[in-house]
Amino acid sequence: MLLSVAFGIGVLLALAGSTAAHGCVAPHHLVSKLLHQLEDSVKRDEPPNPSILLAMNLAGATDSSARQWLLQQIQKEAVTKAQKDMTSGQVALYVLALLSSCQNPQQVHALGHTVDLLSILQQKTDEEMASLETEGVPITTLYSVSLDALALCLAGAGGYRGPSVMLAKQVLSPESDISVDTRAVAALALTCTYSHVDLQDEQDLLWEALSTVTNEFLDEQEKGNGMIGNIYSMGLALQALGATSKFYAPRDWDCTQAFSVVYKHDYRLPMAIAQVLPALVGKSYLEAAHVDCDAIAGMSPSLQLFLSPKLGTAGVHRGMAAAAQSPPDPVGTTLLHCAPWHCAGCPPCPSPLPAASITVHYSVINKLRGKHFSYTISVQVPRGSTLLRVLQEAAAKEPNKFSFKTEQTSWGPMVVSIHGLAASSADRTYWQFLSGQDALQEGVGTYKPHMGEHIQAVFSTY
Ligand code: B12
Repeated sequence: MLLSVAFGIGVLLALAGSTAAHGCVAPHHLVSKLLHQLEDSVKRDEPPNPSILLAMNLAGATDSSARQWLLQQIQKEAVTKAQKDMTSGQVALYVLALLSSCQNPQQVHALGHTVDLLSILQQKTDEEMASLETEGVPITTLYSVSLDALALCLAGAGGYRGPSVMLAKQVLSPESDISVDTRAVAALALTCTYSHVDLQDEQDLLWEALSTVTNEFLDEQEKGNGMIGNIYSMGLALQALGATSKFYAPRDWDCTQAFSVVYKHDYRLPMAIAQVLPALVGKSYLEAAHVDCDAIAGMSPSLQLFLSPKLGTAGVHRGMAAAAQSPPDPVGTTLLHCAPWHCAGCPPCPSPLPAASITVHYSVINKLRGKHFSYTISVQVPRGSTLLRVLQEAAAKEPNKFSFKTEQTSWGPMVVSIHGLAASSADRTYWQFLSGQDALQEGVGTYKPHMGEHIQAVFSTY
């Protein structure tokens, strides 16, 4: 009870202190509901998600115990995994989560070790840039490089100007077809960089890129009755538009129209909530390094805060904390491989059909690599089942054709292999899911096919 009162106060403080320049903030009850959903999503046996910590901090949930636990797990993951087992974008999200928790990313202490996440991020960002120069593509994606530039810039570290100039050129290039999500994060990174460069040529380029991206978003909103991209890109698009008004001035943003699209959707996925919540309280990832550290100090007696003159790109004094010492939780990869016979670690195969079932047609197609194949099957699943259930049913019926593997990610289970053919980031291949000709906007863990639908998994490149 006491906790939820304090929690409510935290939310109110966040709303009162919001710096929304555009005058749109969501009603308190909605923010509170979404924050509770985020808290409930924090599971002690799952890897910690830095995007959730970042969203909680931006929305002012500084007193929540889930937040404290997340912070400690993130520090432990950082010291054990950042150097070898994380992509540049993952390290960037960790840096943003730590900055927003008033922690110094240059000195992350946990489990008796200390790491400098900023130098790891600089090194990984340099590798992304080197790949862009030699191969024409980054090691991961432009989305990750945008996160890298944003985190380096907000932390006041070097190494973000080159990536920002590259991102500006990419968003201006007529040949590049960059998703709304990526353009939104790139816009946040470029906005931070813009406030730090003094070279006229560089400023002009960044201005042009920012004005282009934001005007494209406004055009898209006008054409789509409020929608920019799809419902899952709205969070990042709203964050970007809320933080960049000077780049589309004197044009106005009808934020009420865009917010009403978001209000109509019942976001359930923690990642989707984590991306939309900052925008709903009038904030963006740009404010990750500007949270009220005194409020955090007041509400978190277990963290030993002290002032650091090192960070603080905008002259803000930031606190740093020592991490609690306890063994790491098991983290990792789930291989969901349904098998009708006994198999340790496999999930149970679908049970006998209940009365209300639907038929779903499912094809797996590879016309891209190695030996081409194309198989189709029709399966019956209970009405309301997720697509994952369809894949399990198909694999149980014809394992030689439809066996598959998934990996747990921040967005849920991702299909990484079908019929023994694995997606590869080195090759930039993945299993794309379509309904008819349209790419699905959700993954297998949440998408619910309807009666008679034809789902295709097509081996593709990105
Ligand atoms: C880059 C990207 C991809 C790349 C990832 C390549 C790579 N190796 O980096 C590729 C092209 C493979 C991809 C695929 C898909 N994606 Co995608 N993707 C993104 C994007 C733009 C950025 C993710 C990222 O890099 N985050 C930063 C890194 C540091 O965090 P991370 O946790 O390590 O990221 C990993 C996960 O995000 C995962 N991932 C990426 N997309 C998806 C989608 C699902 C459903 C799952 C479970 C995991 C997942 O791959 C990332 C790298 O390993 C997001 C946009 C967003 N708003 O987040 C969309 C996004 C997450 N993707 C989305 C979708 C729908 C898909 C697909 C289902 C599309 C399709 N019709 O096939 C497929 C996944 C199918 C499958 N096999 O299960 C949606 C998810 C919405 C939802 N409700 O679940 C998003 C939000 C885009 C959108 N606005 O619609 N994606």
